[in-house]
Amino acid sequence: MDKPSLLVMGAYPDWDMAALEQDYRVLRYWEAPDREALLAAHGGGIRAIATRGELGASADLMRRLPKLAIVSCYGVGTDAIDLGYARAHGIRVTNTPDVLTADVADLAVGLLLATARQIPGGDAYVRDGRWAKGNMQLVTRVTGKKVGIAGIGRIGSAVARRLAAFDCDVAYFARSRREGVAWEYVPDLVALARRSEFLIVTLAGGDGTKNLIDAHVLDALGPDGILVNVSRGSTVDEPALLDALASRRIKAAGLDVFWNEPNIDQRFGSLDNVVLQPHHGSGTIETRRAMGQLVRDNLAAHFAGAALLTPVV
Ligand code: 8YV
Repeated sequence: MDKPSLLVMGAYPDWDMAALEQDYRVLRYWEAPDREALLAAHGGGIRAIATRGELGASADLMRRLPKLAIVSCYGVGTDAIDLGYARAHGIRVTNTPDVLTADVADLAVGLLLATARQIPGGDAYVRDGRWAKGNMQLVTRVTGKKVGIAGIGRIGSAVARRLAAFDCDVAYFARSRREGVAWEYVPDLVALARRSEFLIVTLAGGDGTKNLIDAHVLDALGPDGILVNVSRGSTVDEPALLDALASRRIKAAGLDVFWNEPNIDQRFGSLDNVVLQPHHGSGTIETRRAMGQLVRDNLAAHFAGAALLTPVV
């Protein structure tokens, strides 16, 4: 029997590409010199899309694929996939929750430590030979601080659990109170920021959370406050953040996500109070292997007529 045609939106590690090639006729969207020509020639036969969180699948694309039945996303966030279109057209959507939670939470804590303790700055201080001329400036403690977490899903909860080991006093913002957890619920983001010395953003992306972290929230966090974002760039009003960082209305930020990735606003690079990462929360070999496997397992389940492992739609 012919292998089903699979449109792959962006590169995966070689081990995933090799495994996909075994079971599917793989069409490499990101490598196509002429994407229109690729869709014109093969769109009619494509039955599945494999995409990544940041690449998603638009309604415009899905409309071109009349036989499309499943979109398997390498990532937990499906905000770049038009779920409304998928739902309305009977297209199933899957994601990769759980397998990446620990690594994203680890990076959130890492970014908090890196910004508060100025670890990259200390590294440069040693390399540049400044240490021999005098001691580095003093930095900010993490242990025992008041931390606000915006979004208390799997990743936010994992961050809160990690910060318990730092004796931090954790409170959270979410649309509704989460039952069965000990952390304080603060239903207002400005109030949470005012209460917090550090604010960690783990909200899902999408229209409902767009620009939630705005100038009011940043001003409430205040000049000694540190922001960490491992969610989506869209959750933060980025011009307001750049302004608050440049004018020191907040102390620092540790950022894994941005608007317009990977071509981020150049102003971030000239700030000395940010620690930047290339959207790498889930970027460990271990987690990416598990994510790739889950993408394939969902596709395989679909084509075998079995229940999807991690359905979103
Ligand atoms: C990935 C992500 O960086 O899970 C998500 O929503 O954004 C990430 O884990 C991305 O999907 C991998 O390309």
